[in-house]
Amino acid sequence: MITFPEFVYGEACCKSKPELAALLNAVVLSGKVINSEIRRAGLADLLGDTGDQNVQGELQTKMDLFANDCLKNALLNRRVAAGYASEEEEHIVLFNDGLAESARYVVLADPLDGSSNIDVNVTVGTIFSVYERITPIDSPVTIDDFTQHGRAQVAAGYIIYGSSAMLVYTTGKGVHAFTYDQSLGEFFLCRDKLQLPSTGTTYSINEGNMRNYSQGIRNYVANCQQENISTGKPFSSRYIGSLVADFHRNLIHGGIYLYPESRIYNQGKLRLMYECNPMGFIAEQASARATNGLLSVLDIDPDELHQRSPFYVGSSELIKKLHINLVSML
Ligand code: AHM
Ligand code: MG
Repeated sequence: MITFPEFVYGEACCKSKPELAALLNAVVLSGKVINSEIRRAGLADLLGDTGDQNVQGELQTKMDLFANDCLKNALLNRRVAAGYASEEEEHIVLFNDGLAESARYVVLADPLDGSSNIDVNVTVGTIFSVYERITPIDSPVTIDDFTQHGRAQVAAGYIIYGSSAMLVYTTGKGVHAFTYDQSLGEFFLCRDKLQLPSTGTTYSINEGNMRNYSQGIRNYVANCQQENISTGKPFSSRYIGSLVADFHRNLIHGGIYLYPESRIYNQGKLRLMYECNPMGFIAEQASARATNGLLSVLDIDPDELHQRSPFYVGSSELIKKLHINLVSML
């Protein structure tokens, strides 16, 4: 049984970068606290909205704020990151207490993805992305440290709070998965070098918005609903409304997740820096693909911190077919 700290300190890239291993341990510690709080949220009056909105005009839940503070403080108090950005913060947070400024990394996060589902006990998760700063160490971080393209990520992952809690992460040398043993308070390695199957029979999209999507997307979904030559059946539709949960299922079984641009969200809904890039890094490390319909999300040059992007992620063969549908409509 290999624990997460044992594994991460032993990983070749973290051996030469102990600060990265320490940072990932801080993220995982906050994941344990968030997991524990989610399990008792209904008893501790932690469900429901705060009545406030985040910078994108979305209602913040109490657990959104709890998860955001938890992750931010875990990083700041250990001086493992020089700054932090999140879906729940309007601006970048500078950890300029004199000590944290000497840290090498910055962290971007969606502290509680899928939180609009939390009141009905649906699986949610914490998504994180780590970059090495481009400004000099021992100076305050700037927005440029946070708006690097996705290929510059040095680590990314998510902690999924489902029927069990799991950690899935990459530092660019494959994707590793750990299951949380609640009684021991530790994540144990359960899958090493995970590979997303090259094809699958599941598609995930909010079909209620179908009439607001482009013709290419509508054609692709209609194809999924036709009899599949290899199985003799149509694809299954599975949409949890929680990216981490839909992505995780596809990581294990294969499939495709789609959040297109639409008449409601003309740039898509998902955030490039907090959702698309970290999931894109994991997907590519697992031999899958993650695109905006044209190019890998990792190759998009970000214009701003809270930028949104259309997002298609999953089995490489399914993404290829999707692109053929999208291109044929240009
Ligand atoms: P969130 O980060 O505020 O939870 O928003 C992102 C979520 C994704 O997890 C999910 O796939 C999507 O929004 C669901 O959106 P919709 O309800 O429009 O289908
Ligand atoms: Mg989210």
